[in-house]
Parts: sequence; C-alpha cells; structure tokens
Amino acid sequence: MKILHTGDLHLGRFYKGELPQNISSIRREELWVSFKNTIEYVNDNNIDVLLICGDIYEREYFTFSDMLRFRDILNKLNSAYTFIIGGNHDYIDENSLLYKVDFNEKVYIFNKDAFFDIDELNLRVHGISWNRQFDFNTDLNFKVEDEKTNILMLHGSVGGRDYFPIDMKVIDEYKFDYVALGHIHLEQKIEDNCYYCGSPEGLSFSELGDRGFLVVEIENGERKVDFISNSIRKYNEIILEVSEDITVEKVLEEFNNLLSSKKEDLNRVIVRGKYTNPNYLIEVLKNQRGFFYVEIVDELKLTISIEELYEKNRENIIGKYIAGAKADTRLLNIGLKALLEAKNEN
Ligand SMILES: [Mn+2]
Repeated sequence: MKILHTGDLHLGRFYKGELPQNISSIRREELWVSFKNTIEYVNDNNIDVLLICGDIYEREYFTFSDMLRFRDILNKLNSAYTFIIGGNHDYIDENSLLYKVDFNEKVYIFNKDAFFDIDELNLRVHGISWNRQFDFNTDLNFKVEDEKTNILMLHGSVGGRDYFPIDMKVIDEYKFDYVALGHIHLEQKIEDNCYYCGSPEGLSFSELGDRGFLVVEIENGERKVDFISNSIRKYNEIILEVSEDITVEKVLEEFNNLLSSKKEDLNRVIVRGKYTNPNYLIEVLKNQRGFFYVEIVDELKLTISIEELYEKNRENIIGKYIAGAKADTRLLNIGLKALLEAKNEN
C-alpha cells in the first residue's frame, strides 16, 4: 500500500505585508498549483491513500468558492482514498466550509468518528481533528486491529504544551503502522513510524529550503518513508560577506554567483562585513534585476573611523561637518550618513 502524507497547505494564506503585493498574489496562487501537482503525483504513482493532516486552509481568508475549488482539485483523483483532519487554522465545527460542499464517497473527514475502515485495502485510519479542549490523556478512542494496517493522523506538537500536545509515550502503546503528523512545518522524523510531513511550500523566511511531501510504503509489516521534493519555489537565506578592499563590481559578481541557481526563488541576502560606503553598496544590491524576489538585509558596518574620515575630508563638506557636529554623536551619525549617501549619488 502506498500512502502520500501531506498537510499544512495553508491555502488562501494572506501575506500580511511581508512580501510585495504582486509577489504575494503569485505565491497565493502557487499554493494551489502545488496542491494540484500533489494530486497529479498521487495519480501518476499509484498512491492508494492521501492523508491531509490539517491546516489545509486558513479559515479567516478562505471563501466558499475556494472550498469548491479545493473539492474540484480533489475530484481529479483517479482512485485514491482521501483522509482529512482539521488543524488549528481550519478547525472543524458545524460552520466549517468542509461541510458546505459535497465531496465524493472516497473522501473521509474526521470530526466525531474515531476511525474509518477501508476493507478493499484492509486499512483502518484513525484521526483526531485539532481541538483546543481535547485531553490527550483521557479522550483517546483508538481501536487498533492487528490484522489491518493501522494509521493515525494528528495535528499538534509532540512534547509541546499548547496547541494539542502529543504524548508519544501514549501513542507508542498502540503500535500504529504509521503516525502522520501535521502542525510543525519542517519535515521531520519523530520515531521510525512517526513523521511530520512539513509544509509543501515554504510560507515565509522562517521556512527555508526544500519542501514537499512524504510517500510511505507499507508492505507485509515493512515500512519505507521517502521525502519527495515538490515545491514550486524555495525560500533561501544567503550570507554575502564583504570586506573593504573589494570593489562594488566584485561584490556584484559574488552576489550573482550566489543567486545563479536561485533566480526563481524567494531570497533573503544578508550583507555582512565592513565597507567604506555601506549605504551605497546596499542601494546597488537592492537595484539588481532579473530575480523573482530578493530582499537585502543590511548588516554592514562602516569601516572608517570618524577620525580617519575627518583626516581624509578636512577640506570638504564632510570634514567641515565633523568638525561642527562632533560634540553630538547622534547628530554626527545622522548627518554623516546623509552626507556619505549624497556624495555617492554624484
Ligand atoms: Mn500549519
């Protein structure tokens, strides 16, 4: 039996000013495209079961027509069974949009049911939708059956204290063939039979690198878990180190080298080191074109000391300004910054 484990899709995500408008619109749509690609993967690779472990969508930004779209995409599945639990962003109650549309008979949504059986696959899938009131120590209702393949779906944090804490000591007693987790957006193995799938697309600069989903093969009690990279773009954080003896031209060469394989990604370049004209360099880097998205974080320091600057500029406006403002450090820094920038513009 082949299982695809995904979750934390965050369809409809609203990018709260963290990206420019045009980029966030593209990303919002790409979350949908990424999900469509996942469905295509299920069809092309004879996956029997699709598990979606919560946070499919963000309740406050998801409309009825979004839910119809979600249904239409899910309906493209050729034969796989789908199991859905709610997460903290799309918690399930009687008003949940998941209940306002009709899914086909191969889609199972966990609300009150403790498990569903699929006789054709000799499979029992347990699941608990995210619930703030759920008491992990007393409310568990698992009925593992040894003759079947037993799977559990949860949305919460292993060892955590808020947001549905999951106690692995309790889970381990049930001997599940596989425990599919959602909520933590970084793909990771918790135990041999228990994984977080991670978010299928990075959602911010705190979700760097490769993203995708997990494919789990369970055959005769043997289990194989593979991460499949599937994201449309990645978030990257890149450090660009400079020193005062490097020309702007050489910095640009380095910048382009670092980004050459990442042109279509979302990149954050942190510029570090000491430089004679830091503000000028940052402006030049900010104006580079030909990338999907690059943001520059300025961690440069001015190398030159005030004394040195004064010695080199005695005869011009910079030197005269230093002489006049040196008693007030704050004023000195503000004025110097403006003067050095103005000088570079000419
Ligand atoms: Mn999430």
